[in-house]
Amino acid sequence: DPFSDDPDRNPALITMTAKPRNAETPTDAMTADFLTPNDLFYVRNHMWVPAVPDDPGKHTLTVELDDGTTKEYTLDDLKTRFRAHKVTAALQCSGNRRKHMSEGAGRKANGLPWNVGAISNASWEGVLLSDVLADAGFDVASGLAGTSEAKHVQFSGLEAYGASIPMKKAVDPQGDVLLAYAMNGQPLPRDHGFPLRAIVPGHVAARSVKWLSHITLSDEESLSQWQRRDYKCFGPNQTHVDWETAPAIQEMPVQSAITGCRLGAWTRSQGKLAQKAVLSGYAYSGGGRAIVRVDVSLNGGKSWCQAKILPDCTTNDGASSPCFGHGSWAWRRWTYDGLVPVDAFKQVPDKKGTATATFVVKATDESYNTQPESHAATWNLRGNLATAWHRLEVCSDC
Ligand code: MTE
Ligand code: MO
Repeated sequence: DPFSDDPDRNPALITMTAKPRNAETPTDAMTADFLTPNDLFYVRNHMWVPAVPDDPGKHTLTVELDDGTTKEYTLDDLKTRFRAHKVTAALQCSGNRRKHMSEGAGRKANGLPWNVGAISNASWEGVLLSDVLADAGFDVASGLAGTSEAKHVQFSGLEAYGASIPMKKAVDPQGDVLLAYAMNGQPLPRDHGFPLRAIVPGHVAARSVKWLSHITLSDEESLSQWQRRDYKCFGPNQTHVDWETAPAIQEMPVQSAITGCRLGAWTRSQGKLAQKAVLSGYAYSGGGRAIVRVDVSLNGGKSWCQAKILPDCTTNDGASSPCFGHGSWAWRRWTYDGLVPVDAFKQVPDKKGTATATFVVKATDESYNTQPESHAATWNLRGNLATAWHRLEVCSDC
């Protein structure tokens, strides 16, 4: 059993599959904290968790340049020879909210039926990939200018997972791509890549390769199925797809979800009965694009109100802000306090006395990208990038 050495996990995680381990953050813990506690961070493993090296400090990372020269770094080398760098970044699986896509479109998408919890947020510490590439002898300026022969940086993990990112992202001084050895001030947990992983902020989490052991500069993308197949998107009509010509998912689109919802007392508002409601959730966009607005509807999208975005990253005292990095790599938490008018509730015909309302959230990023209304419009075979308005059906008095 290759999984016999997998680590113990917090039983509060919602397990989708045990071997390999795939589990989402429990909904009530999703946005309880701005930084997801390490033991509640969602887990997405394609295979087993590689064994802990006898001496983690001696774990070696091999960097291979496009001229074939290689250089090796132990974890101790990385920690002692390079400047430490911190980045606060959310990781989101391309399959987050796939369940909603299958249900919303009435058409099953392939893959694990994740709910809202295949996204989490953490503060990562490590060294900059570009610093290590420069030390290994790569001309970072040529990578940035797009004139280097190497156009991609390929990452390989100890258990054979692999993926790549474009060179421009890898060496962008604003890109914050890390070789990380710590998460929220602790050594990386085994499930999250101990002793070393890539963190590619703003990109699909599939590129943040765990248990990192090799970096290869190449004119080609990684040959792995996770680069060439699984993490690509097609149109709703495409069931016979051309894998070769479809680009691999890199930067993420804008996303949001409701993760907390409490209905309170009935009251009167403008002469009508209404029920108090408190909603909360997250919003996130890829590419370092900031979230500029979160809209909430309590009546299925007929009318909208604005949610309050929590000031997690913009405290007056900049020194104590938990957000590190050049882009808006972290998620934003939001809350909304409102009144649900009685006519937003609909009686459920076959359940006597039961009435439901549909709450909705959508977010807008700084490029004014927003989420599509329906999953039908973006349904795809692999169920990737399910970002349609998150609708939550809530029940009054039940
Ligand atoms: N890296 C390795 N080595 N093996 C993997 O299975 N899964 C990828 C990525 N990196 C994976 C990996 C995918 S698809 C996701 S969504 C993220 O890791 C999940 O990271 P997490 O488990 O730390 O949340
Ligand atoms: Mo993923």
